[in-house]
Amino acid sequence: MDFDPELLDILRNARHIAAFTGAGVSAESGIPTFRDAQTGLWAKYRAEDLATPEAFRRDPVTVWNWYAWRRDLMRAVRPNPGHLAIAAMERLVGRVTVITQNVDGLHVQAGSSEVIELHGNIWHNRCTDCATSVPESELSADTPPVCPHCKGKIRPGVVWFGEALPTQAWTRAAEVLETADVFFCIGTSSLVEPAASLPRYARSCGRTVIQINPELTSHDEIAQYVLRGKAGEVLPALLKAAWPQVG
Ligand code: BJW
Ligand code: ZN
Repeated sequence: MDFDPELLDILRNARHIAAFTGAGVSAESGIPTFRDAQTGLWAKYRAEDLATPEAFRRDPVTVWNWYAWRRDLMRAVRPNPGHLAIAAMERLVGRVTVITQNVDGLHVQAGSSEVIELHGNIWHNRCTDCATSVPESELSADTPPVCPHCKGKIRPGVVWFGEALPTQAWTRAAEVLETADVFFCIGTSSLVEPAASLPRYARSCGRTVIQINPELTSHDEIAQYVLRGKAGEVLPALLKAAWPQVG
C-alpha cells in the first residue's frame, strides 16, 4: 500500500490524534454493520425500527431479544488489527483519543486508554423508570429483566434514536477536536447525527482529517486524505509506513 509522504510526515509530527470510529472498524471482528444487510433471524428488522424508545415501549420483548442476540455475538468476538493499530498508535504518538459510536467495548479491549463512547455501551443496563444501573450478572431472568428496586423494565445502556448523547461524552469529544492535530474518521457511514458532524467540525478547527472506508461517504469531501480500504488492512499498513523502525 502506498501513502502520500506528506501524510506520513503529518502523522510522525502529531502529538495528539483523535480517532472517530463507527461500525466498520468492528466489521472485521465479525460484528455486522448497521446499514449492511443483517443476517439470519433478524434480517427483517432495521436498526432504525428497533433502536428507539418507542420500539421498546411497544415491544420490549423483541427489542430486548435483539440486544441479547447481539450481546451473544459480541461476547465471542475479539479486537481486530484495526482496533489494535489504533491502540498501538498511543505508544508512537503519545496521545490518542478514540471517539467511538460503537457500543461493543472493543477499543478498550484492544488497549486504547482514552475512549469516549458517544452511543453508550451495550454491556451496561439501567432501569427505564429509576435509572438504576444493574450489572449483567444481577439481571433477573425476565424478558426484559426487571429492576431490583422498582420493578421497572431494564434496558441496555445505549443511545437510541431521538435520545440525547451523554453530555459528558459529547463535551469531551468537542474538547478533543480543539486540541488534536489529526482527526481520523474510520468505518462510519456518516449518516447518524449529531456524531456525523464531528469530522466537519474537526476540519473547521484546522485539523487534518483522514478518512478510512472501503466505500465513498459524505466525509470524503471533507477529508484531506481518503484511504480507500478496510480499517484492519489500511491502519496496520499506515503505521508500518509512518514508523518503519517499529514492529
Ligand atoms: C468499513 C469496513 C471495514 C465496512 N473497514 N470501514 C438531522 C440532524 C440531527 C439529527 C437528526 C437529523 N435527522 C434525524 C436526526 C435524528 C437521528 C439521526 O441522525 N437519524 C439519521 C438516521 C437521519 N439522531 C438521533 O436521534 C440522535 N439523537 C439526537 O439527535 O438527539 C436529539 C436530542 C437532543 C436533546 C434531547 C433529546 C434529543 C441519536 C442517535 C443514536 C444512534 N444510535 C445507534 C444505535 C446505538 C445502539 C445500538 O447499537 O443498538 O448508533 S443507530 C446506529 O447508527 C448506531 C451507530 O453508532 C450509528 C452509526 O452507524 P455507523 O457506525 O456509521 O455504521 P453504518 O453501518 O451506518 O456504517 C458502516 C460503515 O463502515 C460504512 O460506511 C461501510 O462502508 C464501512 N465499513 N466495513 C472500514 N472493514
Ligand atoms: Zn428501577
